[in-house]
Amino acid sequence: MKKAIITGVTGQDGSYLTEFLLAKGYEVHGLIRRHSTPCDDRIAHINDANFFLHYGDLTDSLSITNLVREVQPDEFYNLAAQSHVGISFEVPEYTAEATGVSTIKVLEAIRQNKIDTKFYQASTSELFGGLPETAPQSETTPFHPRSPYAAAKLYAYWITVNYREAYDMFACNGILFNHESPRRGADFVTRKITLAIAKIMAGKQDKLSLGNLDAKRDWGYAKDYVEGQWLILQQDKPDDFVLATGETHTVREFVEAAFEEVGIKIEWRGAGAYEEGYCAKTGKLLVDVNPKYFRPAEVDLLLGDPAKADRVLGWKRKVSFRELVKIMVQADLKIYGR
Ligand code: NAP
Ligand code: G4F
Repeated sequence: MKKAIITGVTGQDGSYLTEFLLAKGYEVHGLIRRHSTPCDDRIAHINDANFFLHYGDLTDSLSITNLVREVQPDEFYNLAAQSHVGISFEVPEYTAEATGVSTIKVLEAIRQNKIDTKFYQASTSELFGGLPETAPQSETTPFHPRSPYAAAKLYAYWITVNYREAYDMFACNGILFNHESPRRGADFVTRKITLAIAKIMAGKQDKLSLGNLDAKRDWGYAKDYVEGQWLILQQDKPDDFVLATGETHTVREFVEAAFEEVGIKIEWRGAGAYEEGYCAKTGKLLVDVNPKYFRPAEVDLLLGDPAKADRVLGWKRKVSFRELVKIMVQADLKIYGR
């Protein structure tokens, strides 16, 4: 039986990856932080004798070293991070520590304990910075981080490559473009939109306030992406891979598609900070722009080129953009009783 450690096990990806690995017969060990109120909603349903949780924190090297020594994993998935780009501007130092420097703590714990483990680092399309002239972005596109989050992830990316080259470790980066699901955190834009629609339909919210509607993202379904994370570690040679759909949409298009799921056509009026979205049928204001959601520096256009993942891993996204929107809207409508 293979053993895996997952940091970030309570997060969107950590929860899906746990289910995926347990179904493959792995023994799964998750690192969780202590919270004053429980924060294990995404994994609370998992009742499996091969699933173990360990208290720790990525910023605490002792808890990482002890965990690695105790479990002696075959695979280590480093998914934990302060993962919100907007919030990283407000907590830049902590983001540097938790999202960047912590990766060296894991790599050193593996190296110093001489554990023969395959290491996966959750790298990100944010590394590219979304400069329009670089699209579509692939493994060879230059990096240009545009946030404290991306700058921290840049360190984590390169220290992973460095440990592969310096110590011959099986250390890999998955450079993942945005992936979403009904388990996406409520403060990321897709989930914020689908939750708001469910609340509006239930009469519990009037309208949805957003930031930059023009940003373009390559959005896929999280379940497809955790399979890609696993495939990266099943190769004979360690390497870095982009996982993406190869399709991009604006935030505005996501809003339109999500409202269409509940039979509402959005009619836009105005521009920039004054743009508003109305129900084409009733004239009710449903969407507006609040500049408090603008970021000090924006990533304008993410569009990934997943050709290498297709060729080497045999990985392709399965769920389309429209299917993803539908899955998320339907799941949130269900929460609010529709
Ligand atoms: P998420 O839902 O925000 O989950 C983050 C996880 O990290 C949570 O389990 C969180 O624990 C944990 N965590 C945060 N700080 C920690 C610390 N100091 N010590 C231990 N655990 C800590 O993120 P996600 O969407 O699943 O993404 C997983 C990883 O992929 C992240 O590294 C993210 O940056 C990266 N990534 C995500 C995407 C995407 O589109 N989803 C794309 C590219 C890369 P709590 O529950 O205790 O807060
Ligand atoms: O949903 P977002 O917050 O995701 P973002 O910034 O693209 O980051 C996510 O994907 C990255 C991979 O590319 C991950 F590395 C990262 O951990 C995270 O999972 O924002 C998407 C876009 C941005 O351009 C943002 O400015 O939506 C725009 N946006 C517009 N209004 C908003 C809002 N974003 C948020 N969170 N909230 C808004 O109200």
